[in-house]
Order: sequence, then C-alpha cells, then structure tokens
Amino acid sequence: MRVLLATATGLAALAACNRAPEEPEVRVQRAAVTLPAVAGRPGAAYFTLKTNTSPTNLIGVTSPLVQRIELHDSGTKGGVSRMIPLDETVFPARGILEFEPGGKHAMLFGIHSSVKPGGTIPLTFTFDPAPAVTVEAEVHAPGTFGAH
Ligand SMILES: [Cu+2]
Repeated sequence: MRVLLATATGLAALAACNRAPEEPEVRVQRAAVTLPAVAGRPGAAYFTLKTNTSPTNLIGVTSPLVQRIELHDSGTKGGVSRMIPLDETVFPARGILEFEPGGKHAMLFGIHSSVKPGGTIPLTFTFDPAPAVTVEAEVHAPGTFGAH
C-alpha cells in the first residue's frame, strides 16, 4: 500500500512537470557592434542569447546595413590566436550563449558608411526552431568595446 501511494505521488509530480512545452523562443541581450579601426576591414558584433525551455540552434545573423556576417569562435593553436568558423551553435534549454571579446563573435564584412559610433544597427538573428529575432545593436567606435 505504501509503495502504491509513493507511485501515485510520483506520477502526480511528473504530470505537474509535464505541461505543454513552451514554444521555442530566444531573447537577444546586450547586442553591440564595434566598428573596424581601418575602413574596409570587418567589424565585430557581441551579444548574449538566452533560450527558454526548448533547446535551439543559431543559424546566422544578418543586417540590411552589412553585406555579410560570419559567426566565428576564437582559439589558440601553437600559441597563435586564430578564428574558427562556427557551424555548430546548438545551445540547450534554459541555456545562455555568450558572444564576447576574445570568444565567440560575429564578424561584419562591408558595413554601410551610414553606420556611425553612437548610433544603432539592426541585427536579425535566425534560429532553428525558434523564430527569428531583430534587435537594434549599439554601435561603438573602434577599440572602445573590447579588442577583436
Ligand atoms: Cu572573426
């Protein structure tokens, strides 16, 4: 009898946890772009991504004011720091994915000349399966927001 009661309690607890899963959703926070020190060189973007209860995958980042945006990771090989293209960016449920100076980052090639320090630039993040998110990223002068 005691065993049956324990099982029933366990099932009730399981049912409480087993509500309909939330739709996948990602929040983009602290998005910032650093302009290149030399015109024509790529800039960099940094940001924090947070999932809800569903794991998701970052597919890419685009902007109407940037020709091409690539996702990179930073690493060292033989004592030389280098960049590695990121193609696997799955992050878990209730996960946080930080893109920050010295680590993962987005590189912005061909930034439109209208983009100036102190302004903002729209960045659209594409996820799978979460829906895309567009944010206005702060634009920083070269060297003022971490070194790329
Ligand atoms: Cu890079």
